[in-house]
Amino acid sequence: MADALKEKILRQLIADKGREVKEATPKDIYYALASIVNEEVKQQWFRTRKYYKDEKLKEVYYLSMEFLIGRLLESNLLNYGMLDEAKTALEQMGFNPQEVFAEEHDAGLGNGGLGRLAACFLDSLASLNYPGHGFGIRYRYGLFEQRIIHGNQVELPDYWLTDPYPWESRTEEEAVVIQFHGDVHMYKRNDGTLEFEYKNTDKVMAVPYDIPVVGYENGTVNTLRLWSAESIFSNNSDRLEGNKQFYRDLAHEHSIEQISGFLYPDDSSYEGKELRLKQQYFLVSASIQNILKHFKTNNRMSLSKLAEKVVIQINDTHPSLAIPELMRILMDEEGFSWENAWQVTTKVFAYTNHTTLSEALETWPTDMIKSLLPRIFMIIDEINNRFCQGIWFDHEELRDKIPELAIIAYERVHMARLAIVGSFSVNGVAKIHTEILKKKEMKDFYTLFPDKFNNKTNGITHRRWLMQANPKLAELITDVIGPQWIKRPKQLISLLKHSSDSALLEKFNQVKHENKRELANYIKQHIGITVDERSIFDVQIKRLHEYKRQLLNVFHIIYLYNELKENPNQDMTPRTFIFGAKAAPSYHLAKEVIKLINTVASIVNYDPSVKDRLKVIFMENYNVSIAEKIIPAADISEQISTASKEASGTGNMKMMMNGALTLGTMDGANIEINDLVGDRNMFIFGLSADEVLEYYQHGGYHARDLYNTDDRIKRILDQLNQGEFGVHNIEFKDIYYNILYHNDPYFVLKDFEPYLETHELAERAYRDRMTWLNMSVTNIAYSGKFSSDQTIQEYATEIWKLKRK
Ligand code: 26Q
Repeated sequence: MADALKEKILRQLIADKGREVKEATPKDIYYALASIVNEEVKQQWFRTRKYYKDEKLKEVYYLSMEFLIGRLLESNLLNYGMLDEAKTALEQMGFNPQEVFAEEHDAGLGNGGLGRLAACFLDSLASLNYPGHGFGIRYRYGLFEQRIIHGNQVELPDYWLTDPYPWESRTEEEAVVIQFHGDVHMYKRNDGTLEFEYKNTDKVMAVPYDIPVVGYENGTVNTLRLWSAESIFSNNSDRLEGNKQFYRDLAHEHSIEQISGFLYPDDSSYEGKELRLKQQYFLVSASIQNILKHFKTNNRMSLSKLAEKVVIQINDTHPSLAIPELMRILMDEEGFSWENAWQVTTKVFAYTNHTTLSEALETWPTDMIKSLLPRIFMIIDEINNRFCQGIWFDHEELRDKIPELAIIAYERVHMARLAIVGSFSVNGVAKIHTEILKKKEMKDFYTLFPDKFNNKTNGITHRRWLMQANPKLAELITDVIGPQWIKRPKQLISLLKHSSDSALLEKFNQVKHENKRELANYIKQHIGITVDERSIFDVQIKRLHEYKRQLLNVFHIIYLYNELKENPNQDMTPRTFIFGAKAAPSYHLAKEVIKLINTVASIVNYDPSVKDRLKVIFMENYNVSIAEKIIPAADISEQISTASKEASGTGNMKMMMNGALTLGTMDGANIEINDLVGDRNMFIFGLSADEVLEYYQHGGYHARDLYNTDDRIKRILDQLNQGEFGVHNIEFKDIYYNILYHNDPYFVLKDFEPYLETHELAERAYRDRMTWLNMSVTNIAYSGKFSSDQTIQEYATEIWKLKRK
């Protein structure tokens, strides 16, 4: 097998580069292998499309501003069933497979959880033979590249397209026109109905780039279609240089290309930027036009039956303008009445919410929408009027609440309200999250539309996050329970039967140890710090947010350091704290926390009195590929958000599946992990969501009392305030003030003591090797529940009503 592939690679190298293997670089090999995979995939891609068309299957479209797909060569090889063969071939040719795969630039077209979820969902849709495709934007710049300079985060542009991207194909024939601005003219037809015409609009071309989404060993290949913004006139060769108009056109072209220029960072202190709104409409208008055209060519049915063949999932509110956009096309281009258009629209859309932070719910100034999208604004206004009238007449008990329910209120358009009203399904992403939506955040909407609300707990693809990232563990699991778990991840549960077999546990230990050694080597190479591979690898990897409480983790590290300084000979299991986190560029406090982590690292890592018992590692530029290196090596998974704040979390699932034990609060999907493995197999601490919400109702707790009564806390905060961790004593004062003068809004001090105690428990458990390994294997055994295959199965049967291929 590997020989045949080697032969193909040789031929491809000569065809592409005119080179032999001995002259080839890893990059040449990467491109040769990608071409070979593409060639194979093309056939299946065509056949899948044809099958969907011939069988007239209902299809789901996942609309998302983000798809954080990471690298594709290795995962495509895996799903296509060629990974082992390819690795052998590469090794025999004298190449390190990981080095070849690393030639691919990560496609970082997402911020974090929401974007990575979209990528896992596409993988599961294809792997389960479901007709489902993604629509997104082909940003020229992905999420910024993070560098740490003197402890500070510095952002560099992520130009990921420097080298040709082998997975995309431009499909110019399917380009569509998007219109912004302009005037709306209204005419009365003879039958009294209204006709709308748009004049003087700015037109932009949306050109699709298609990426194949390869299912796992099943012949299904779906499509991720990413839109790129181009000027309609960009091919106009008549234009003369030197002409004034030429430069105006160039500037115009540039402003159009900005629409797919870069991905906006997730930003809590964000006020609506018009360019972001343009991006959102650009995505939804292109996608809806495309979906309708596809429906018409595949089905000889009236558009009034659209919902029989099409369902559109909107990933958070970011693509919620798809609702008025579909209304617009049905009415203004297809001649539907309002009532008929609304009938169709509200059967097509389903909305997923990803946050309980009400301050993070998206709104836009009415003026901005009115001027950028005049016709869309008219439609939103009409949806709003009809909705508010409905409440007034049919729900007297909610009349007072109209300002909090209205889609347009106080000069702003509330996107979540639009999404709820225009969809037939509204789902949260973990049990507790959905409950909080129903009982608090969206309580009145739940009263109005109880049947729309449902839960779909998130998941992760075990193909990338176990089979690909941790091949040694995957192989060991297959040795123990056979390969059925690969297609049926819930069968990982069979591991339970073996979780007390000490000889076997030793093998699991060995795998974890090898993964830790590999990560230690990577850290040595890239950061230059030696970490003890027998130390506890304690990992917190996620976006930096106050509510995720990286600060609580750092306070614990400072506490341990203070203890060691005080009592240098105390017995302590060596620990390596590993962080990965990007902060939104304008999120000041988040950046201060990054600086604090790096500053503490620079002190702790080099203090001889620590005697290597503590190491703190901040992994620069945390992304999908770095996650793939860290997760298989994790012993402890830090999931320590202020209870009620983390909608679900998905890193918690990835680390569980790789045998790490969760140390966390009862929040998001941690609760569902706990339902499965129980308190015995994880480390739970801290306030519950109910307690947190109760405190908020009464204006918080008294943070200063804890400062005054707990010496450990006082010491740490004073160290921050007095500049003990900084060159200048101004550093970290903002953190100090935020906690003491803003009354510790995320309960860092309140949860500090239980957090320390729980860490002590975890340390003791770690020393009891067999107990620890038993807990670890128990976690792996239950993790099949969190395969995104399970999640997609639930979306497909309960929301989308899809048939498999
Ligand atoms: C906001 C304003 C302007 C520009 C961008 C944004 C923006 C972008 C991305 C706001 C939010 C996001 C992403 C949110 C996100 O990733 N949420 C996470 O979703 C995961 C998948 O459901 C959950 O597991 C996490 O709990 C949730 O935080």
